[in-house]
Order: sequence, then C-alpha cells, then structure tokens
Amino acid sequence: MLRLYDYLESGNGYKVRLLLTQLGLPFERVEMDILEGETRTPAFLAKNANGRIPLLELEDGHFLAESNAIQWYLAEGTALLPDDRRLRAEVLQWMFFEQYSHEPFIAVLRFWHHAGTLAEHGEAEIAAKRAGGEAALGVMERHLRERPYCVGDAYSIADIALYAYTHVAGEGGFDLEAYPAVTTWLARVRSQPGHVPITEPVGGP
Ligand SMILES: N[C@@H](CCC(=O)N[C@@H](CS)C(=O)NCC(=O)O)C(=O)O
Repeated sequence: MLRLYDYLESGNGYKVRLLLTQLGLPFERVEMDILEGETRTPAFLAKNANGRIPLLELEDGHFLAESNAIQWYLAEGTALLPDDRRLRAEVLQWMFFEQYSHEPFIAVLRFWHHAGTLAEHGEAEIAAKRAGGEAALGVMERHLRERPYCVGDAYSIADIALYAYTHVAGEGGFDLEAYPAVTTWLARVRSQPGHVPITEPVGGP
C-alpha cells in the first residue's frame, strides 16, 4: 500500500491527501510532527534528504518528494492530468507558479500565525510576504474571471495545487472576499466528487 508521510495542517500534504482520496487510491498516512523536528531525524533524512513532508513511499519502496511532483506521478493517466501537450504544460505552469509566486508568501504567513512565530519577524518582512500573497491572488483573480478552472475547462491537479493554500489564506490574514472570482472557484473545487477538507485525516490505518 502507498504510504504518505504527512502533517495534517500542511497544505502541501493536503494536496497529495486530497488527490489520493479523489482517485480512490488506498494509502496509509503517517503523521509527522514537523514542529518537533520529526522530519529532521537521520531515519527520515534517509528517506528524504530535504527533510520535509509530503513524502510518498511507493509500493516498491521508492520515495517521492515535492507535493507537485507527487501529484504529477499519481495523476498520470487520469482525468486530472490532460493528455494534450499544451494543456499539460499549462498544468506545470500553474504548479510552478504555486511554488514560486504563491506558496512562499501565503503558506509562510499562515505558518507563522499557526506556529505563533509572527512576532519573531520584522514588519518589513511581514509586509513583503503580504504583498507577495496579494500579488499571487491578483494573478489568480484575473485568470479565473475568464474560466472555470486553472487549465482548460476541467478540474485538474493545477486546481488542487492552488486550492491547498488559497482556501486557508484567511488564516494568514488575507481577505479572500476581495477576490470574488477566486472565491467562486474555491467553491467549484470544493464541490468536486470525493473532496475532503484539510482538517480530515483521511487514509489508513
Ligand atoms: N516544495 C515542497 C515544500 C515542502 C514543505 O515545505 N514541507 C513542510 C511542511 S508544509 C515541512 O515538511 N517542513 C518541515 C521542515 O522543514 O522541517 C513541497 O511542495 O512539497
């Protein structure tokens, strides 16, 4: 059985957990307390030298890291990853956007709130994170005004990648009401078959 090393509050972990559930793939979820350094032990570093979740252990014992690479692996051959060459490149475009222009701002501010470490960061640093997050939400707002999903006219792993931290952006202090097309898209993603909330520890044992 597939084994997912995960942390319930993590949007990166949630992407994989949500996709596995929507694809109906059984998996065992192993909760790692990242705040206690459980991903930095020699045993875990032997599995993922980068010391981070999510990490997927395949049935043959290989390990896959990076949420969007794991999604790509799992979605291959399913309706959640298009066959068309240009659309596949657009899926990658939005997944790279998520990792470079979205997650480092929106997810990081949310993490500072959750971990109670916001006060350790300077005003300028927090303002820069907020500006980066607002810019990313603005890009999404303009894109989603014109179309129902991130890529083409169908739900894909690009939507899962961006949904993961966008839907909880409010926990980092972002006001999603200022982004009506994003808000409508969030509801559309939530209405997909097999959708589970980030707070639900799906997966066995
Ligand atoms: N780019 C990676 C980011 C993974 C990541 O930042 N994981 C965090 C949780 S969201 C983590 O494991 N942090 C623990 C640590 O750095 O020790 C991905 O998309 O999977």
